[in-house]
Amino acid sequence: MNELCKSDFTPRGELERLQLERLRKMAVYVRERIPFYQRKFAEKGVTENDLRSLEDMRRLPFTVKTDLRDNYPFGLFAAPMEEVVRIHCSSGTTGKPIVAGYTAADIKLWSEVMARSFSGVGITPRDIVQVAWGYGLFTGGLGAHYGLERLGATVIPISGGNTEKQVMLIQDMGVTIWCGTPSYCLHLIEVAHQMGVDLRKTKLRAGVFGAEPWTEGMREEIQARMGITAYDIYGLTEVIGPGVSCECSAQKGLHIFEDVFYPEIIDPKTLEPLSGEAEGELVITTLTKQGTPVIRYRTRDISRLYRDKCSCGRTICRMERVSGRSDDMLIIRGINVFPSQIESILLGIEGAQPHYQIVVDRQGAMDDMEVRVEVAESIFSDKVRELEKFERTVVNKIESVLGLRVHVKLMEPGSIERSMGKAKRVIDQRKEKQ
Ligand code: DLL
Repeated sequence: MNELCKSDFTPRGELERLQLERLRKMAVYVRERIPFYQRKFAEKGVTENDLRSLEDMRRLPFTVKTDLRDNYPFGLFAAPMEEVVRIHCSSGTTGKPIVAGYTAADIKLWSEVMARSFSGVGITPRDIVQVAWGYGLFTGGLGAHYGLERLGATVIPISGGNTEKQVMLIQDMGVTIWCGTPSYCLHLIEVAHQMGVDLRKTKLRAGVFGAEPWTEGMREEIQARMGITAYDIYGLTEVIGPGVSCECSAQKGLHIFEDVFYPEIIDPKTLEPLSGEAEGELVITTLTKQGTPVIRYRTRDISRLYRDKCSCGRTICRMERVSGRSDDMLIIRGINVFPSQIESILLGIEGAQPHYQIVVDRQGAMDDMEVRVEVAESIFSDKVRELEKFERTVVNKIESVLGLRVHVKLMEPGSIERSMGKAKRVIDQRKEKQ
């Protein structure tokens, strides 16, 4: 264990005492500094004095995305602007963005959790790391950058896009680690292939991926085609950015940096906390953040918590990879469908490519779902009858897993739009018709 990761191994009793102490201080901090929380606490009739154990956490009010939007841009800032040294925004495409403010202490905290993330997957000062998450208002690029510098690794801040150059630098500079979104990585792999470059023959040995949901199938695909070990990192602007949690070398869930981000799983319908390893919505409270702290922030991300000991020896809990967001769940003719389920099915079919899109529409009163999926060159050049057979295979496979008959449209390789950041998997035309 190195010095950076010491907090990951704190004995549970000590960790929980620290969490409670920090939670109490945080409750005072937000109540004194943010009128929104002062009001919320008063409405619930709760003060820091009611926080006698971590169980009492449930007495505190939730924070939701619309609270952040309603207080745009600076209404939830707890620190005066002269202490705020940086601002980031969420990547949403509609409406006002979510704004996060960071004090110098927050940037230090963020760099540390990112350094702990990278160190946990075995990245060292000897590594050369290409950061392909976007630099700018999005938290991915700069978050990773500061964490890697804190760790002492060599950073190549290429940002997203410029794919041929990405491939060139991987080769010329002996890049050992690549970071970005999983969907952009697939595009990079394709471009490298077109350039005649076999990424498995470069010095790349690992990758850290996040900012969007991805499945185990996608991980296997990336690992095989790039010749690397692929790790999952999670986070969100409202909490800090990337670095809320990250896998360790065991690849068995993402360790949450619990000494600074307190996790809960709730039932999104009843809002009651769920115990054990139940699946539900992840809720996070920042325990030390100064700029824009959040109390019980409802992430909408679906996960579960594992508190048993990890083979790496870390005592901090793990969350399961995020399978989707509760607001990404499609309800098609009454059946709940997550885009990640479609991805898993497609990746299990030989000849189907991991490039897909789901188009939802309404025909009269009936929901209609079309899965557009790219197929391998070899299949596409087959006879029409073969193509129809392949299409039926996909339709049947989806029906057998989801209990839902959908339309499948086979697409030519390369015809679905590639993204440099988060992929747009779902086009819901029902919303446009409302
Ligand atoms: O995506 C921060 C980030 C950057 C995380 C780079 C990891 C790597 P936002 O743009 O605010 O922040 O989006 C946050 O993205 O609530 C999840 O729904 C989704 N998300 C992030 N990481 C993962 C992941 C960044 N590893 C939202 N798996 C979150 C699944 C993820 N979903």
